[in-house]
Amino acid sequence: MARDTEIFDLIQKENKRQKEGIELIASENFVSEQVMEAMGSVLTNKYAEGLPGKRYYGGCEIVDQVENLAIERLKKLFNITWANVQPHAGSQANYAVTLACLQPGDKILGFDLSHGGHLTHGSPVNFSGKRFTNFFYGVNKETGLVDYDQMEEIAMREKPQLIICGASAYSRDWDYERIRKIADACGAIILADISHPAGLIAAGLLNDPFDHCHIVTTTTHKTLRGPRGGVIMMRHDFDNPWGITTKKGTVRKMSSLLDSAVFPGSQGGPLEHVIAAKAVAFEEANAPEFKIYMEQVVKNAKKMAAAFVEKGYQIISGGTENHSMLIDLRSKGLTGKDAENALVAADITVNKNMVPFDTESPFVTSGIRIGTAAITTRGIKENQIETIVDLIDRVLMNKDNEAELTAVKKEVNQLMSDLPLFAW
Ligand code: DSN
Repeated sequence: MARDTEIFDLIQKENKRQKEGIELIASENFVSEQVMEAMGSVLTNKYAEGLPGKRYYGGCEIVDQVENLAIERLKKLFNITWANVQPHAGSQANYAVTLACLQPGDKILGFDLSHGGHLTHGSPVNFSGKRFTNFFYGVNKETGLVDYDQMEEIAMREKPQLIICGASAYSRDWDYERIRKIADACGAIILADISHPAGLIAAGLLNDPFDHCHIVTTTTHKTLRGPRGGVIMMRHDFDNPWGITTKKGTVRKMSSLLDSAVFPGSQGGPLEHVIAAKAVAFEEANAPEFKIYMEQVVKNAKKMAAAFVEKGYQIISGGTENHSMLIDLRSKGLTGKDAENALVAADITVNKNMVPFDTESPFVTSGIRIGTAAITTRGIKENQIETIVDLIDRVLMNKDNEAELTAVKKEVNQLMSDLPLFAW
């Protein structure tokens, strides 16, 4: 077949867009050449249903080694004893955990989506809200911090089977020890979804969830800087508390239930090319430079939050301890939708985001979410952060002024064009 110029021209355009713009979506990042090389490899041709050494297809000797390397590197990264690297995405990882741990109608206590949680943590429009009965904790209206007293009060009243912690838009660390006390008191299992801060946790810059939370999931493409995908992990495996046994009558370990929930429970063939790319990314994250990268991400985020506050912007919780921040634009008379559209016109990419106690719909919102993982991968350091905040402020204060948006776009393109996509 002739080269598919239609598609490859579009890929070139996307390459240009990524290179010339300022990428501030908190869940995005740029991967290394070798992560991309692994993803674009012949491993995409192979079916490998099952686990290494226990497959339903022949010819899996090589992909078994690939998948085992991914598992071993991930275990080293988080100092854990068990992992499944097959989930196609974070949502699939969370789906598998609910399949392993819950019966339809069981109760989940999750972080409210409109306060920074995630769709898979119980939203009514998601499987987690449709199959289960859901309760939510949120943040304190004054401080913007997770309200653990509210979590405890609901947990003791409702006795959920699963408590989910973790967020898509929360700039502070989590008190996993407190959550474990609450879970033990009400008899719940804890799922920590660390999709956003996974890289920071791997680098030791945030609290370690693994000793307190029974099961941990993450995507691999955010701060962890790998290919799009998900994983499920445990530091300590344990006997399932429901007495589910093998055919021989021994109690099944939670790892066995989770493996079965991924395949055959909810997925078919694993994406071995993506698993190879995950393995490359985990090895990169095990290298000392990754910690330096993560430290720079946090320095850039703190500097950015301070620069926004200096200009009179309201950051939920007043600042950040991780790679992200949520800005409430109501005091500036803007909606998230207007802000996102104006910024995109100037090649600055953010996403509109609900803020806690938002009065706008999810399609409009009162806020924007910003993250520094991607620009830090491009090589941006603290000394360029004020320039970026100035550019954002100029756009937001002149959102209907086309000439000003064009002028900012030119400056954005000048700033970014000379930087590599991957500076590390
Ligand atoms: N879409 C992801 C994010 O932006 O945080 C979560 O799934």
